[in-house]
Amino acid sequence: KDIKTIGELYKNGTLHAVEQPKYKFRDLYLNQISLLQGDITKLEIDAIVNAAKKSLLGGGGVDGAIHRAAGPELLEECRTLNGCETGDAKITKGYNLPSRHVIHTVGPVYSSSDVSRKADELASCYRKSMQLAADNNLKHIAFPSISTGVYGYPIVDATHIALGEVRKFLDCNSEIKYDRVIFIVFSDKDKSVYEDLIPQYFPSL
Ligand code: AR6
Repeated sequence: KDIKTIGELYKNGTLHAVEQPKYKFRDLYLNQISLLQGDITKLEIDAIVNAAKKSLLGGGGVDGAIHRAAGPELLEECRTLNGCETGDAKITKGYNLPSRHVIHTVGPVYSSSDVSRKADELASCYRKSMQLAADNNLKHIAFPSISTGVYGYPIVDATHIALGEVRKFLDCNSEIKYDRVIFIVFSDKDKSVYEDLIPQYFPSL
C-alpha cells in the first residue's frame, strides 16, 4: 500500500516534522486524511489537538507530553482561558512545540451507564476542534485518540465516533479547504483499530 515516510511528505511540502523516520503515513480519501503512528508533539503542522482536562492546567498522557514539550508559557496562556467544558474546545499558541497552535478539547470520562451522552460529547470534541481550526484558517490538524487513555473510552467505539464525525464535518463544510486531517495513534493496537475502520468512513477512491 501507499505508505510514505514523513520525510517524503516533508519534501513535498505537505507536512513538516522535526524528528523524522519513525513515522509512516497512509494517505486516504483524496489525500485529505492520514493515519500516523508516533508522538503528536513532534509534528510541525498548523495545529495539534490536546486531550485535555476541564481545568486546562495540564495532566498526564498526551496532555502532559504536550505541556512538557511546549514549555511553561503554554500553562500561562491556559490559565487565562477559564477552563473548558466537556465536548468543547479552545485554542492557544504552540510555544516551544513545532506545531503552531494547540487546540485543547475535553473528552468525556467514559461510563457505560450513559453511553449516548458520552458519545455525543466525544463527537462534539472532534466537531468543535475542526470548527476552531477552520475559524483560524488552519489547514493541517492532528487528532490523538481523545478519551481512550485515562478517560477509559473503549477504543473501537471511540474510533467510530472520531472517523464518523470528521467525515460528517468535511461533507457538511465542503467550502472549507483543509489540506490534511491526521489521526495519530500511539499503540499498535490502536493503529490496527483505525486501519480496520478507516475504509468505512474514508474509502480510498
Ligand atoms: N502522542 C500521541 N498520542 C499519545 C501521546 C503522544 N505523545 N501520549 C499519549 N497518547 P490520554 P484521555 C495517546 O490518557 O483519555 C490527562 O491526564 C494515548 O495512548 O492522554 O482523553 C488529561 O489531563 C491514548 O491513546 O487522554 C486528562 O485528565 C490517547 O493519547 C485525561 O488525561 C489519549 O489518552 C484525559 O484522558
